[in-house]
Order: sequence, then structure tokens, then C-alpha cells
Amino acid sequence: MASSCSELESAIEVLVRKYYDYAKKKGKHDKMNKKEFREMVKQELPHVLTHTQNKEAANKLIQSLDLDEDGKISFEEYWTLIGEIALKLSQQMALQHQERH
Ligand SMILES: [Ca+2]
Repeated sequence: MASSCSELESAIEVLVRKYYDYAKKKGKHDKMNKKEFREMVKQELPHVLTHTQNKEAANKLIQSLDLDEDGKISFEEYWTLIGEIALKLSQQMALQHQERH
């Protein structure tokens, strides 16, 4: 994308690109398999998903996200996780905002 992207546009691009960076590593390119997902969580979300850094917990997270139960994480299922993380972050920000006022 052009370097004139806004901060928000760039952030969205990163969110989408990161999915495909990992989904493309092995097998079918349109979904993340369990290993790719675990690697993505480990590499990209080490601070917000501290409790899912081990394999067992990460697999449980996959189960909860894998709505169509195909054992893989589609972009929509990944997006659910991003939404959950964003929601938590927004709640934290709202609290901090309240504390300042
Ligand atoms: Ca799935």
C-alpha cells in the first residue's frame, strides 16, 4: 500500500497481512492450521495472550474460535480473536479515561 496510508489504514493492513503471513506457511493458503496459529500467537501476541503461550492452552483457544470445526482458523475466526482482544483493550482504555477525569 502507498506510504500515504493513515495510521488506521496501516493498522488494518497489518492485521490482515499478519493473518496471511502465517496462513501461507504451509498447506492450503486460505486458512491457518493449528501449528501456524500457535506460532502466530507466540510471535505476534505474546503480551496480550500470555496464558495461551503453551500448546495445550493455545489448542483450547483454537477450539473456541473454530466455529465450523474444520480444525483450521479461517480469516473470520481469526478476526473474532482480534475483536475480542480489541474489546478488552477498549475496556481498559475506558477505565483509564475514567480514572483521569
Ligand atoms: Ca475453522
